[in-house]
Amino acid sequence: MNTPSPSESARPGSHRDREIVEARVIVTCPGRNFVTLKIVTRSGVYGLGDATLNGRELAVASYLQDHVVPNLIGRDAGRIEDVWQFLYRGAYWRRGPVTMSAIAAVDVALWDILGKMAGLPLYRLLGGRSREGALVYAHANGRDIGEASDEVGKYIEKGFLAVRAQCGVPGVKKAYGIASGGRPYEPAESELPAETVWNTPRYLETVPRLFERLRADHGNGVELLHDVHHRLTPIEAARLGRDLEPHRLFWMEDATPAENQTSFEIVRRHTVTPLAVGEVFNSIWDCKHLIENQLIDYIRTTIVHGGGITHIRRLADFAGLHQVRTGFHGATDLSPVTMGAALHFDTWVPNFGIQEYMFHAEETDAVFPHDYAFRDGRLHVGDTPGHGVDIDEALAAKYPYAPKQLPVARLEDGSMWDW
Ligand code: CS2
Ligand code: MG
Repeated sequence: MNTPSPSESARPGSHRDREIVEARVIVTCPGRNFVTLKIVTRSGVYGLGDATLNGRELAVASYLQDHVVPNLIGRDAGRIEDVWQFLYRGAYWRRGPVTMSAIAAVDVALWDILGKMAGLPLYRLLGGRSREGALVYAHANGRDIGEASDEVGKYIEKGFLAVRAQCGVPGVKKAYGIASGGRPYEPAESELPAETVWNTPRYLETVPRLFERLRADHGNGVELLHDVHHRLTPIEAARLGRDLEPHRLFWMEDATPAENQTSFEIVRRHTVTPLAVGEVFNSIWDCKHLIENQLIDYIRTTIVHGGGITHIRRLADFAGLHQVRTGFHGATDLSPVTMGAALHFDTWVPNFGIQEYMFHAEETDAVFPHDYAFRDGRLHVGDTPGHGVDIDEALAAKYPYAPKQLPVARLEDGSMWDW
């Protein structure tokens, strides 16, 4: 039986102290929407998990509130693996971004509690430090090639060792990744999806010219990355990869949609440009073929959309067996809670590659105080027990939910395309 003996319940960290007495979902919009789960134990120690799914936030909030929270009350917060299995196997309906983001929120909150009760930062619970900091890449973009190159230069001056570059495509209105009005790029900008228009031939002409210019302006000392954002067919992606080879990219990301994992065989057969994929995956099963056949170099699935630390650790270990390294998604729609947890993971994981780092708005940082910091091209975690990210609930309450959806893309004849 689970019932602890009286002497056990008197010890700090014993079952009674770890009993979950409350779990609540906090929806807030400090600059953009975030869903956060706070799990509180009888001892008063609490943990936080991110459950944000851009443009579909309330689906995860309801999944947690209506279907998960009632199952958590009274459980032992220390049984992280059992809770994970309960929520995954026990739901009968497995996988999918809503389910896996909800499970991730619980899982990360429980790891946070474990760290706080043990008095240890998360990376130490995972197995300790493998490196001094996590190499990160920033986002540079410009309306044209010249502007994008200037932006890359600014990041190099700020100390970044790796920069993702995107530029406007002549004839394409609202190209992916390009900021408007001097504001940082944020794709979910309106209540209903913005309609964008896509033109593959113009794009395929422009991108190799962008990277030719970036190498001419900035040399080979900086790592350069590019996100295709699922727009190409496999053979088009193969051609772009080949055209980019002289410019030595760190990676070409999401070159083609990846539901059909074998489509990457076509891309791989034709190019040695390294391939990254997986920010929209939520399970090891979404990338099993890609990894075991070594069709990719970096896996981008991260903690919040991939079932938490418990599942992503399995994925990373599996990837490591096949020389695939991590390159976690880190756009602004992943909250500081995910960034904190991901950085602890990055600090430990043996097959670390790189971490994406888009800066959060000041309001976001104020709602989620954290102890990670940028230094010398890397993000460094602190030694605060747990993942080191907190929430100011009073401040969060001042920013009510504001519905926003991601854009859609169409071809010039009106056909729907992949955004
Ligand atoms: C992206 C994101 O960061 C990336 O690589 O692909 O901008 C992505 O579009 C958003 O996270 C969607 O919510
Ligand atoms: Mg991406």
